[in-house]
Amino acid sequence: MKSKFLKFLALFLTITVVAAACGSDSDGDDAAPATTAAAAATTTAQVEVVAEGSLLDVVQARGTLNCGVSGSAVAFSETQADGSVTGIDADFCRAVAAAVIGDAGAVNFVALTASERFTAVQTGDVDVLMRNTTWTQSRDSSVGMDFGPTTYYDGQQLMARVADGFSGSSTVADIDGAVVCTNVGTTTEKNIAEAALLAGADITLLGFETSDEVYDTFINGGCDITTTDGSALVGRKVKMQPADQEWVIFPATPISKEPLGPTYGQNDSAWADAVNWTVYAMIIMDEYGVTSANVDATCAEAEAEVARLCGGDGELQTAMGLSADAFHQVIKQVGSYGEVYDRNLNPVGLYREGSANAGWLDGGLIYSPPAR
Ligand SMILES: N[C@@H](CCC(=O)N[C@@H](CS)C(=O)NCC(=O)O)C(=O)O
Repeated sequence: MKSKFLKFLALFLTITVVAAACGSDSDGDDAAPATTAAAAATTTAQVEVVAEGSLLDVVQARGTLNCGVSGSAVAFSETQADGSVTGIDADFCRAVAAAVIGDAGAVNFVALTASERFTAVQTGDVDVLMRNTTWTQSRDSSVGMDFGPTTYYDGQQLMARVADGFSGSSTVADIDGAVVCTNVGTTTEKNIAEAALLAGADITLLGFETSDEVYDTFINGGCDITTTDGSALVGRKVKMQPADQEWVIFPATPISKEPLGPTYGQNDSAWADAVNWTVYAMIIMDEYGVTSANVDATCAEAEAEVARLCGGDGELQTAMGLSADAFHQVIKQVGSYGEVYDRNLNPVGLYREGSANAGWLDGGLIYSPPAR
């Protein structure tokens, strides 16, 4: 008890000193340390996290990033025969490794099913999840996760056989009496149960641990409908639709919002900052048209925001515990947001143009706070 009190007192003094040292850059709204017993308890808990160090130090000392992926999500993370992992989620793992360790190759990919993923973060088996994971209120609060910037704005849809009478204009009400297959431990199973109830459709929901089981059952006629994030349906249709079947995806407007992005354990600000600003740097560099092909030449002559991200004048990376050129390495070794998106998702027919994943200047939702 006494040592906890001393720790708290030490932190209280540190906060006071830091607040006093904020100087003219301060916005002037820094909250004074609270003095009520309840607030003090909260503050003490936060201090211990800081005192025990951030995952950032652990990952840097280890020299490898343990990154949780699906391994079977088409165009997002697919484990190849040689053990390598391809896809946009895999590239975001590499980007964090490039930023934090300086080497995009320093990733240990850990394939996780939907129901295994959050435990893997909590036990420390993975440092971050890049696993088509939707940001939800319960995951962000009671489940104990924190979420980074959305890297792909998705939404849940359904897929069925045209031969069964379904079309692009089918609705959830049309699946009355259907057997629907999906993955357990997902937002998907909850959304479809709720949507069917609201639409007055009586369905039989079959839950599977892996997507491969879902699609095998669907192809063999064990279910009429398969449902998950729209991007995954598109990927599976491109890859798995048998020559003698025609699959259709509906409804045109998804039945849910599925913002996908990095997920990690809660209350580790230094780690969260490193992951989040890796993604933000990729988005900002994309706005300026910086790519892996031109980043060296661009950084050699860059000014203002690009210069700061490159590690030049006014750089902000070293104060975050990263090397000054951390984001230069991210772009050079992995690419900007647009580059990574196009490389992985265009081949399955997913394009940024006209979608929520376009940049904000092009009418989309991909937006970053400023690097300043
Ligand atoms: N975004 C949803 C669904 C995520 C999910 O697990 N989707 C399935 C279907 S795409 C999946 O990743 N399967 C790949 C696998 O078998 O590992 C969530 O966060 O709950």
